[in-house]
This record gives sequence, structure tokens and C-alpha cells, in this order.
Amino acid sequence: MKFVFIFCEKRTRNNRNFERDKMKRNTVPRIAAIHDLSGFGRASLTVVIPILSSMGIQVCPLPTAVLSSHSGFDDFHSIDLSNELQPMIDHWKKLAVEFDAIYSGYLGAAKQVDTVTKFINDFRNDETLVVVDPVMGDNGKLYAAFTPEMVVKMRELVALADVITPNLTEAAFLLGEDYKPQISIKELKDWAWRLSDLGPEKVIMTSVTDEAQNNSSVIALNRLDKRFWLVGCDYIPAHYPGTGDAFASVMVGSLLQGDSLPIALDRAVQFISLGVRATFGHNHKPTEGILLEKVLPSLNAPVQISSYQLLD
Ligand code: PXL
Repeated sequence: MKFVFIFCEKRTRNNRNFERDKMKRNTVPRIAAIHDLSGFGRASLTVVIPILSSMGIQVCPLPTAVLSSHSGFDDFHSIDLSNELQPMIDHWKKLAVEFDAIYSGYLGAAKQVDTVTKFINDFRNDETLVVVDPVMGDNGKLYAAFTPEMVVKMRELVALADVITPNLTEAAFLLGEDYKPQISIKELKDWAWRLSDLGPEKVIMTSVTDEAQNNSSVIALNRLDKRFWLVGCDYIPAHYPGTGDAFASVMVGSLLQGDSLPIALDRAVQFISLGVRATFGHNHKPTEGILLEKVLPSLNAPVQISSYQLLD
């Protein structure tokens, strides 16, 4: 009798959860991906879509610009889609599309921040994960198409995010600090707190390299529990555009799948390390990005050894 009672209680509870899931979540998690479409060079949407699709997530792209290649190539041709965003969003509204996550990256112009802000405010609910990758530059410099206005507007956008994923250059720009490739953990923690003060609950900083120590790492702050996490990997002396997009996409996919912050960090770092290793041995031009197609299937493998560390 007791057994039957417990069984019934469990089933009812599960059913209730199922009902709630059915109402609040899409059967396949759905994400609005607000990035550019660069035809050549493995960056932005050509990286975001395959990664998230491989992780079982439906990607709905809202393209901010169309480029012949990413801006690391000379003479790229670019079409700014600023004026097309709102009509596309209006159509999604008409269709009553609901998103489990909103994930922005490279914007076609600084003024697009206003459109993206309105989009987030209109489409987010209590369950929506909002991730802003404040794509602006690398190695201490802004990307070719950007002016300081982008930095000012990007500060507004990160304020709306649950999670941000700046590299060290973008973190410095957001905070108005000088970029320095060598930075202590103590200072990184201070930067992470200050970035979180802008609004986001989780701050993940990439491209923290220590050539002297031969390693490179990612650090993350979860403001909710005040914990800092660090995941390190071997430093490989090659720079591949698009790895920031790939990293942030695996993070988003992993968090949407229900992983904890340090496991999501681990998965993203392992994926990038694998991609860089799969590429580095070939005589491949780094500007063309990592050989993503060779490593995509690894996203479906169980998480390998965990290497995250909790910082004091
Ligand atoms: O990976 C970031 C990125 C995205 N989109 C465009 C870029 C870059 C970096 O160079 O140029 C167009």
C-alpha cells in the first residue's frame, strides 16, 4: 500500500513537471542568434549554427550584417542589415515565436544595440537565458569595422545579459582599462566583479594567456554564489579567428542543456583545444579559422576529464 502511494505521488509530481516544461520550454530548445553572416573564414553564424545544431538546439539567426569574409581579411565586402532587423523581429512577433535563449555577438553597427535591447526586452521571460558576447576586438585592438562608439553602446547591451563572454581585450574596453596581455589572477577577479556590476550574473573571460607559463586559461565569476572558476589549457602559438564565437556557442549550448557553469567552461575549453590541435598540424592559414568540421562530432561525446579549478 505504501509503495503504491509513493508511486502515485511521484507520478503526479513528474506529470506536473512535464506540464510545466511543455508550457515554458520548446521541445527542442530554441535560440535567437544575433550575429553576422561571414561567408568565408569560419566566424560568427557559420560557427554558431553548426555548433548549436550539433548540440541539439534550434538556431534562429537574426543576421546583423552579411560579409564576404570576416574582417580579418583585406578588402572584405560588408552589407549592414541595421534597417532589416526590426521588420524581421516584427515578423517573429507575429508568429509568436518563443526563445529559450537569446545570444548576441558581432553587430553590424553600434546603433543596432537599441534594436537588440528592444528585442531582448520584448522576448525575454523569467526562463530566458540572455547571453551577450561583446564582440569588439582582440589583441588589444578593435576590429576593423568598429569605432569607440561600439564600446559605449556595448556597455549598454551587457547590462541586460545574464551571461557575458568577453575576451581580455573586450573586458578592458568595457571597463575603460588599458589592455595588457599579462594580468594577475587578482586583477582578473577585480575586472570580473566590475563587469558583473554592470549587470550580468555570470562573467566569463577568455584569452587569458601566459606565454611564459605556456598556458592559456578562461576564468568565470558566478555572482550568485561569489565563486570563481578557472579552466586552463596548453598554449598553442597560433591565432585563429572565430574561436571566441565557437567558445561562447559551446558555453551557451552546454548551459541550455543544464550543465553547471564549470562543466560548461570545461566543455567549451576542451572543444577549442581539440579544434586548435586538429588544425595546428596542418599547413592551414590561421585566418581561415579552426577546422571545425573535423571536431564537431566531439560535441556529442560524454564530457571527458574535468579540469576546472575553484579559485580562492
Ligand atoms: O569572430 C568574431 C568576428 C565576427 N564577425 C566578424 C569578424 C569577427 C572577427 O574578426 O570580423 C565579421
